[in-house]
Amino acid sequence: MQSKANILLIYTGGTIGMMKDFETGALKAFNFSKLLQKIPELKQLDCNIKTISFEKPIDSSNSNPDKWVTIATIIEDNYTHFDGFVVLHGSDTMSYSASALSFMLENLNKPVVFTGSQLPIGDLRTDAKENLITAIQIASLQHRGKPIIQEVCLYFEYKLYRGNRTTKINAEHFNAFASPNFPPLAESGVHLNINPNTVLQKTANKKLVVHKHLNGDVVIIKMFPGITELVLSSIIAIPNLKGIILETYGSGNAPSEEWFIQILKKAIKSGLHIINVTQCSGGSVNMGQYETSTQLKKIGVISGKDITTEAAITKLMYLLGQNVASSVFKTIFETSLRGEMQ
Ligand code: ASN
Repeated sequence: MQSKANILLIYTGGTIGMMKDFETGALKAFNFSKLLQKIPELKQLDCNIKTISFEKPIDSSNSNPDKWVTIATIIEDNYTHFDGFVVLHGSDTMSYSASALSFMLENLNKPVVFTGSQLPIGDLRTDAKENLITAIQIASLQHRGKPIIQEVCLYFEYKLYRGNRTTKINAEHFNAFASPNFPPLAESGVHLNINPNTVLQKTANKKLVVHKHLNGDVVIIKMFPGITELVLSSIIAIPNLKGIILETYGSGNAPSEEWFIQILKKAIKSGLHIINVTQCSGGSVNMGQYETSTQLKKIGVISGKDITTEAAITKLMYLLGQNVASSVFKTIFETSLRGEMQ
């Protein structure tokens, strides 16, 4: 008989565990033991659940690389004792955290499932219970003693996605996330259907390596018609800036005006990494398809292909934190490290 899976539930905060402040009426995080009292159903699950909480649970809008390191360290410290990890997290920045953790946890061969909710767990109409219970079930799934999911993913409203492929698309609907360029890893209906063609298959049993250096000298520039030379050159002149995610139009297009190309060219020559990511929610950057992206390709802009902005900025922070040499930075960025791009 197969033994029960051991699951570690990591509570970081988010709406799932919030209550209304009596004075202001605003939602704020409450402590974890109160949250567990609201879900007696957890006892019925066919796995052993242990819990650990951030000392001060946060609204995920207060998340940052230090918080990602805290989550990664909890997973590292408990890695051998548990079969799977469920991270309760606010939805606002969940896609950033899931993306960051996917890069930080190299050779991960156990499930790390991020989930949360749009309504607090104490609310009558809450979406928290289904999200939490199914996320735990997914983290417990095993085949011949091995976890079926061996990557960082995100479970929300009946769908399991690869974490670094997701983006928050709605602040109102329970269906708050999308994975525009990659199909769900699993769907939950009457049955829990795993899509075996989409999950990452790990062959070699390599040791988990946890990377905790992330470089914050980065910026995201969203292109808009009318962006001025002064605005662009001022951003590029930020002291110590190491990398830019440039959100361009369509399949990676940007103005072909001379001043624009010259600013980027000079920046790349001085050692800045510039990554071209599309503003469109779906599809891929393809520099050279239009005249308005041919110059970008020529001057050495890196292609983000079909990556999300969330995965792009966290991958940039991660690679800079690894001190990847300039000569190979472009090649490595353009390579899929954790299934984050095509
Ligand atoms: N503001 C909340 C958070 O991200 C939103 C949520 O969890 N639904 O922490």
